[in-house]
Amino acid sequence: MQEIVHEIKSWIYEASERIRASIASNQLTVCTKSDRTDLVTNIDKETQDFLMTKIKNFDPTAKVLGEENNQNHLTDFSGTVFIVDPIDGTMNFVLEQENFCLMIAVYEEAKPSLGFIYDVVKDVLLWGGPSIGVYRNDERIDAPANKGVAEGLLGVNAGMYGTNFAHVREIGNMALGVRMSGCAGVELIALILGKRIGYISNLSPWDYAAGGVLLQTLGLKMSNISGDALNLSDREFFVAGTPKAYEEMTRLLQKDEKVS
Ligand code: 2AM
Ligand code: CA
Ligand code: CA
Ligand code: CA
Repeated sequence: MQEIVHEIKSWIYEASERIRASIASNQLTVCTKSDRTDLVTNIDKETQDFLMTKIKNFDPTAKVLGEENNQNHLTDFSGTVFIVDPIDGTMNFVLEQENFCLMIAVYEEAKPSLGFIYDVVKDVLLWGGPSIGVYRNDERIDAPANKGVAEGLLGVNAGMYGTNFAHVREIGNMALGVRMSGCAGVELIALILGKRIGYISNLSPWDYAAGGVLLQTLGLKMSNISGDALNLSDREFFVAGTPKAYEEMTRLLQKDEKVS
């Protein structure tokens, strides 16, 4: 376990040096994918290729699921699977040059084993897994206080807040405030560190895989908004929170009909 943790951390720090250098050189190639808000840059693609090469050198039998470069479909989760989001929060990366993360998860026989979320600009790495606990850089962390919705901030996906999810807005009104960072990794770090009581979004497996390992290790809760386990295959409406807030949120969200 120590060896793989050491390896993955070295990949993350090496990749993040290249990401920082790309910001400094101010030479990004930005393309759109499905629509004008769905961006990908040369750095997303290069970082994924870099991680892919490292993974394959480390474990040639491992499978990889990643957002870019046609690696975004995997049906067989047997054996060791690495789930990679090279840059989570690409819009922020392009427009803010902050509030983006690099995320890697390792699943063994479809069970969570290790998760890494690295906030590149803040230099905060949350990492760990069920057999080793959760760490913020070098410091072991405990589960955050089990606060209810009314006792903290709610992270949400802006698209969902603006559409017909009446109960998402109701939960937002119950909370002390709503935050929309535009980056799943930033929100999941904030939840794990006790700066949010929950996060509601619309996410793909690489958006929640790493965070999911860490949440589960700390006894925090996550599922789709129907309360079912996330399937690691499709984009799903996602809810995560402290145990108390999660119960309150899922009770309300299950009354919401999905309206596009
Ligand atoms: P990405 O930058 O890696 O694509 C924004 O709400 C969060 O959801 C980001 O973490 C973003 O990750 C992810 N996301 C991916 N596709 C999205 C989409 N089409 N609309 C909104 N969010 C998306
Ligand atoms: Ca994307
Ligand atoms: Ca993402
Ligand atoms: Ca991404």
